Amino acid sequence: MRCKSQDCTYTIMDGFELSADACRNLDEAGFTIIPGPVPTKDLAELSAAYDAVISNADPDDVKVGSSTTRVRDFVNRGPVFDRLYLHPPVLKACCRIINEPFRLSTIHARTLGQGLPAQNLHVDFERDAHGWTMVGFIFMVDEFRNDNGATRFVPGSHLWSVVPPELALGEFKADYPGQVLACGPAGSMIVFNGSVWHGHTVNRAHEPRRSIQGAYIRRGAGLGENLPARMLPETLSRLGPLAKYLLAAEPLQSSSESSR
Ligand SMILES: O=C(O)CCC(=O)C(=O)O
Repeated sequence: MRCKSQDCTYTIMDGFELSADACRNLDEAGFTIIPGPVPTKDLAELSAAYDAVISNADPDDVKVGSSTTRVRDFVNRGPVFDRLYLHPPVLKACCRIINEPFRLSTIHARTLGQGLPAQNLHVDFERDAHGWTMVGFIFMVDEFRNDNGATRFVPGSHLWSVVPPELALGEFKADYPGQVLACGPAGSMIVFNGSVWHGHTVNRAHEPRRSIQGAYIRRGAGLGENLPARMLPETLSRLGPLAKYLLAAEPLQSSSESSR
């Protein structure tokens, strides 16, 4: 099975790989788990940088929920995080699923506290008349296990038109038949269709479960975070043209655009 790279408007991403297995998982199950972009030898550095960011974040950038704490904008938190949203297989998944020009909407840290309950099963965005609208990624700063709140997915649910009323109301903490846990070693990445039913499970472990999560959306859609407005000069100075394009910080002329 081939990825439909020719369907992507932006040929800048040609040559980026997404395995046939990952393509099939995304199409049929709505999610896949792939190796992330951070070599094992660099994971300790990233983990320490994560903790430093969380400890020093401006309270305005922190959102404490009933089970997780989020710290927004991991574009401007240091170069060690840049490769997460630039991981070629994630961009290739966006080409495949969103299938039109896209940009980064959000990228934040999400720490699931120890002993805290499962999240409601939910979709991030529903499919609309034009197709799928969002691709999410979850980078595992810690290993995701069945005891520490690994994200659960209901395989194939992005293809279903019927949504149970509890899910529509945002009250679905119970196990769902056929749900699977997305487990993996630290450094793994979950890539998912924003329309698949998912949510973190209960964290029964004695330590938090840390992650960095992002969302890509259609280029013209409203952003979850105004990342272009938050861009720091030092971030802009280190980013290449693809990153600037994906952040809508600067236009990038793709070969398909320039031929128009
Ligand atoms: O943290 C997780 O495992 C899932 C997060 C999630 O479902 C979401 O942000 O929509």
